[in-house]
Amino acid sequence: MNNTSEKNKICAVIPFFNEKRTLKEIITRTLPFVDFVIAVNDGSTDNPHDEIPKNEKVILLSYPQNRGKGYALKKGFEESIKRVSDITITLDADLQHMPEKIPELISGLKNYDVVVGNRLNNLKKMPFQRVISNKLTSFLLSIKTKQKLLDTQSGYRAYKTRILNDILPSYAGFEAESEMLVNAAEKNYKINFVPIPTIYAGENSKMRSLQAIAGFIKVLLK
Ligand SMILES: Nc1nc2c(ncn2[C@@H]2O[C@H](COP(=O)(O)OP(=O)(O)OP(=O)(O)O)[C@@H](O)[C@H]2O)c(=O)[nH]1
Ligand SMILES: [Mg+2]
Repeated sequence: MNNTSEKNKICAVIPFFNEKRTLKEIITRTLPFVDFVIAVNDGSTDNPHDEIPKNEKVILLSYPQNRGKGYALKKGFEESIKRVSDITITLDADLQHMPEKIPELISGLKNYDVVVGNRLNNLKKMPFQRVISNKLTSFLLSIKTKQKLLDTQSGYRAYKTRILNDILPSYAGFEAESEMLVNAAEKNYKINFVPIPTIYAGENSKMRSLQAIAGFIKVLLK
């Protein structure tokens, strides 16, 4: 059971790669809002398993090799589909996404198929290079999809689970999140944005600029 809706079954997918410092807290704070947490270990090398709370609502998918956030998300989505959920939430493991906002994301799904947490109303806390890359990628994807997309690089999202099979990513890296919005727009699924806090507290970014740019260009040209 969850306290956001009586009838919707909700799964949260949390992909992680070497996030031992925050893993227990993100899962523990997410649990009250969902029916299942699907934590996806993408080849972490920091022995994270002691940090996964022992709880029947926590499902751990663990892969020995690091393949990328997109790959881990896809595995998490497949598990959420298998568990016949109604709503699938995704959030980062590094505590940049407050689980307490899950009910607001879910409210945003009314009349929409995908909801993305938008950090771009509050740019003061975002590093300058991220402001530029987020604005530029969102501008270019807005042109590609012919609709105004506000924060395409945000990993804090809610999806109606029934659309996931239609929009699963083919790319394995961070570009998968852009690709899913393009796939959703192409299938005429409706995309909504709701404001979320912008949190940067000295986390180690795992994003590599050249890799991220190359991945994004693939999506843009797809
Ligand atoms: N499965 C998987 N997850 C990853 C990988 N790299 C990063 N992540 C996870 O994806 C989330 C976001 O990663 P970050 O490195 O913080 O990237 P970001 O939040 O887009 O970038 P910043 O704005 O710099 O924080 C975190 O939960 C990471 O653990 C990876 O190779 N595989
Ligand atoms: Mg981050």
